Amino acid sequence: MSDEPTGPLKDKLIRTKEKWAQEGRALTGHTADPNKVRLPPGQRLTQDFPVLDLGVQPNLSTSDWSLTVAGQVGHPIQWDWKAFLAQPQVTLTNDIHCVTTWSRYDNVWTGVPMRALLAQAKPFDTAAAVMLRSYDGYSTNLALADIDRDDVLIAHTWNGKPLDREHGGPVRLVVPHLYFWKSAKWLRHITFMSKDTPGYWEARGYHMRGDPWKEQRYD
Ligand SMILES: Nc1nc2c(c(=O)[nH]1)N[C@H]1C(S)=C(S)[C@@H](COP(=O)(O)O)O[C@H]1N2
Ligand SMILES: [Mo]
Repeated sequence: MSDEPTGPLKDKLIRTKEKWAQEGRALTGHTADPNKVRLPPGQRLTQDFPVLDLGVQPNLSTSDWSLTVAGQVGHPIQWDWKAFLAQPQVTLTNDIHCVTTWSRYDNVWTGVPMRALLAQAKPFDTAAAVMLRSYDGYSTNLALADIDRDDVLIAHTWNGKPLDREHGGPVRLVVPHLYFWKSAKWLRHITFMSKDTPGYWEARGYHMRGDPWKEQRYD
């Protein structure tokens, strides 16, 4: 499978975001303590739910969708919709922080806790990171420590309703403690790797980790 998206992309938006990385746009030079301040540095609060992607929004029904887990794991996984819904389910409320500076509070997500997937997949001791790959060709990387957390989930429901196509339905990842580009929409594959490797935006100047409290916007 190609790591590069195909189809009519939002070329102008992609170039603009590459330019932001080069210029260090929106950097305040401050860090903050998430236990003391709710809004990370350089962010502004919004009530609506902006849509950000590369311009390709896969039209997947739940019967078209499946998730595979491979790489440095003892037990590779393939979940179709039915198998996915048969996993443990959790409902969590969290805040979204996008690197383009919008934040949105109190999003209620339901889905499978990432720790349930980890318990089944049994990553090798050598596994250090994952690459997420999506149905639009998007990819993003995460350190194992950043998904092995109680607040990370593979979500199918937002605010009590099935996740809209434009927000990554039927299934997306939610990693609330990092900038939202790490939360892959239309999730398709998770590959466990021994070495952290850049995904789509990380290869275009964005930070390998993306902690909003440390303003890790760019590399
Ligand atoms: N598959 C996929 N996931 C993606 C993206 C994308 O282009 N493709 N964009 C990322 C970015 S940059 C952001 S800010 C969030 C936006 O999610 P939203 O459209 O639900 O607000 O999705 C992230 N996940
Ligand atoms: Mo983003």
